[in-house]
Amino acid sequence: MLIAITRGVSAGIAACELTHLERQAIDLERARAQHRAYEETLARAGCRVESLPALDELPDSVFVEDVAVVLDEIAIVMRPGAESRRPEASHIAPVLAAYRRVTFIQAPGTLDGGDVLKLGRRIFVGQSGRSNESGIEQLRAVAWPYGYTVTSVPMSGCLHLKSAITEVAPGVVLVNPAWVTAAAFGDVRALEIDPDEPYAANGLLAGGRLVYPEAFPRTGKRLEAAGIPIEPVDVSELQKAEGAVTCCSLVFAGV
Ligand code: CIR
Repeated sequence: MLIAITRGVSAGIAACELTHLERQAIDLERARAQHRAYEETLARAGCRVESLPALDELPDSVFVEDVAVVLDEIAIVMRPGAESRRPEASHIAPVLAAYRRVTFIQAPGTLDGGDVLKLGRRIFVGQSGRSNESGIEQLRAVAWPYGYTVTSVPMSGCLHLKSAITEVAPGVVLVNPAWVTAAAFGDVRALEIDPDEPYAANGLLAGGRLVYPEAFPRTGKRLEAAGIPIEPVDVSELQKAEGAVTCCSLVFAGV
C-alpha cells in the first residue's frame, strides 16, 4: 500500500517564497479545489491519502515534499533552506513517526526535499540555493548504511533539482537540459521537455501512474508518444507559488 501525505493549502499562501517568479494573485478557493482534485488523483492511483490540516501561519506548508525525505528504512526531516519554512519541519515529524524511525538534518545543514531525486538506491541532490554541503553530507551519512549512494549535482536556473528533472517511468527521466545535465544521472533514459515549456520537467510517479500538470501539453504529448500515459491535473494556482506536482505530497510505501 502506498501512502501519500498531503497538507491543505495555507490561507497565507499569498506570502509564499518566490525565487524565479514574479508575485501574482493566488485564488485561494481555486488553489484548494485544485489541491483536492490532486489528492483524488493520488487516491485513484492507489495511494492512501493522509490529508493534513492547513497551517495558515506557514505560507508554503502545502509543499510537504520539501520538509522530508522518506526512504523505505527511515524518514529524514529536512531543515529547509528558506528560513520562513523551517517551522514546517516540526509539524511533519510526528506524522512520519507513525510510519518510520525519524531522524533530522541539523544546523548548519540545509536541505529541501525538492532537491532530492531518488532513483532506486541512487540519491541525487541538487546544488541549489536551498541545499548546502553540510545538509548533503548529513543525508549521505544517514543513507549509506542502507546501501544508498548520495551524489550532489550541479544545476542552475530553477528552484529545486526536481524542477529540472524527475523520474516519469521506471528508469526514465524527464529533463530540462537548460537547467541540469542528464549525463550526471548515469544509466537512465532521458526524455527532454518541449523548450517552450521550461517548467515541464516535474511529474509525479505514484502507483505506476504519472501525475502531470495540464499546463504543459506539448511535453505531455512527448511523454505519451514515448509510451508514458499521463494523469492530467490542473495545479495552475500552486504553480504561481513556484510549486508543481511532486512538491505537494510525500509518497512512500506503507508498513
Ligand atoms: C518555495 O519557494 O519554497 C515555495 N514557494 C515553492 C516550493 C516548491 N517545492 C518544490 O518544488 N519541491
